[in-house]
Formats: sequence, C-alpha cells, structure tokens
Amino acid sequence: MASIVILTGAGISAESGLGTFRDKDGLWTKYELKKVATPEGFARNPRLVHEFYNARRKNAVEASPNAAHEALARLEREMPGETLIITQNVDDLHERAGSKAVWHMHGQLAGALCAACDHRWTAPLVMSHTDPCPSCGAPSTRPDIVWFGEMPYHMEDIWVALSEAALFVSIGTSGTVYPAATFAQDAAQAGAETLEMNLEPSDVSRDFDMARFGPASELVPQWVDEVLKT
Ligand code: BV8
Repeated sequence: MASIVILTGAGISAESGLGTFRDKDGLWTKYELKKVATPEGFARNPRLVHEFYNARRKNAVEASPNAAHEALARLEREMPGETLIITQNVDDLHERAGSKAVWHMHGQLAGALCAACDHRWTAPLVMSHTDPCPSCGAPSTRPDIVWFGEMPYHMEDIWVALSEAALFVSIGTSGTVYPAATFAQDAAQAGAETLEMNLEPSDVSRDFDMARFGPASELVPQWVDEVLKT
C-alpha cells in the first residue's frame, strides 16, 4: 500500500482555470448546491443539473493540468507504488498530467450512470436525462458524480490506505465536506505524519503537523523536489 497518500480538492485545479466552490466567485455562488448536487435536485429538475455538469465538462476538456498536477505525476513515476492520490475533484487533470494511482471519491465528469440499472459508460460531452441507457434503454441518465447525501466511492479502500500511510498530504481543499474533512485526523490517529498545502488555512488546519500556504503550482513542485532529494 502507498506510503504517501495525497488528498486533493478544487484548489489544485484553480490555476488551470476550473472554478473552486467556496471562493468568492466560486461555483456555489452561482448555483444552489441543493438544486444541482443532490439526488432530490436531479429528481426535481434534471435539465438544470445536466446544464450545470455539461458546462463543467466543457470547461474541464478545455483546461490543462498545471505544475502541481505535473509534479504529483513525476513523484509517482520516481516512486512507483509509493504514492496514491485520493481526489474530490471530478475533472481528469491528474490523469492528463500522467498520474495513474488516482481514486475519484466524488465521481468523474467523464462518466455517465443509469439511475435505473446502475450501468456505467463514458459520458458524451453533452448529456441529457433522456439519453437512453446503452444497457437497459431507460431514459434516466445522470452524471457519474457523488452528490450530497450519497456514499462516496472507494470508501473501504480509502480507510485502509489512510490506516497504512506514513505521510498524509492535503492539497487545495477547504476541509468543509465530509467524510474527506476527517481524513487528516484518521491518518494521524493511525500514526501518519500530516502536511497541508493550501492558499490559506482551511477549516481543518488544526489537524495537521505541518502546513505551507501559497499557490499549489509553486508549493507542490517545491515539496516534490524535497521528497525526491531525501
Ligand atoms: C456522505 C461532487 C454518508 C459534486 C461533491 C458530518 C458533518 C456535517 C455534514 C456531513 C457530515 N457527514 C456527511 C455530511 C453531509 C455532507 C457534507 O459534508 N456536507 C457539508 C456541506 C457540511 N457530505 C455528504 O453528503 C457526503 N456523503 O456523507 O455519505 C457517509 C458518511 C460517512 C462515511 C461515508 C458516507 C458526500 C459529499 C460529496 C458531495 N459531492 N462533489 C460536484 O463536484 O459537483 S463535494 C464537492 O465540494 C467537491 O468534490 C469537494 O469535496 C467539495 C468542495 O471542497 P473543495 O474541493 O475543498 O473546494 P473549496 O472551494 O471548498 O475549497 C478550495 C480550497 O482551495 C480553499 O481552501 C482555497 O483556499 C484553496 N485554493 C484556492 N486556490 C488555490 C488553493 N489552494 C492552493 N492553490 C490555489 N491556487
């Protein structure tokens, strides 16, 4: 299991032009969370939900990985099998930077899910709830995204990874959404060292042994250089 477990949030993709959620002009200032990121919202107005995720899917396709994504991919290449990225992000910038060991605990824009039979397939750029499921034909297509009130993906494996990590690193997350917000505590309780890298202190900065504040595109390459030198 990986000795270095890395949790990433919207902040690592901010410098790639993908809006964060809670920053002053963040996504949640433009859209109501409960209307676009809950199963109830989807049941009430699936058109609005697809409009929201179609726009984010287009933005993500037009964006490029930044120096922080690339540095984490280099760390994985230089320390094969030793690093794992657990991301809350639904974009694919980690993979496009070359990272392989990436778990999307909140799903991916690149995935489509049938709300009737649970079949999964690759999302078209523009998705609609009337798109027929390729497996059961039901017109109940949703983005393969974990909404509020739904169980995040990979949780069993994530708990094991946190319990076996030597170092837990958090990059670009505000620590306001659970269960991700407890990961630093969970890893520390299992004996890991903990490091936060963020533009500013987060809601869970107290849970970390070490912290560095600044833009991820500067902090992460510096940190990776240090790790690879030691
Ligand atoms: C669940 C997909 C049961 C959709 C997302 C306990 C207490 C209170 C509430 C709860 C609780 N347990 C559960 C809840 C309810 C809820 C929750 O947490 N609510 C919050 C609002 C209080 N959680 C759930 O419903 C979860 N499900 O709990 O199931 C369960 C319980 C236990 C164990 C298992 C299961 C499901 C939550 C997932 C929802 N889906 N995303 C989509 O993306 O549209 S969450 C979504 O919001 C993101 O994925 C991410 O997780 C979160 C946003 O947070 P961040 O990524 O951190 O982004 P944010 O904008 O907030 O912060 C950016 C940070 O970056 C800032 O700190 C900023 O300073 C920094 N930054 C900015 N620029 C830079 C930078 N840093 C560095 N460089 C820069 N350039």
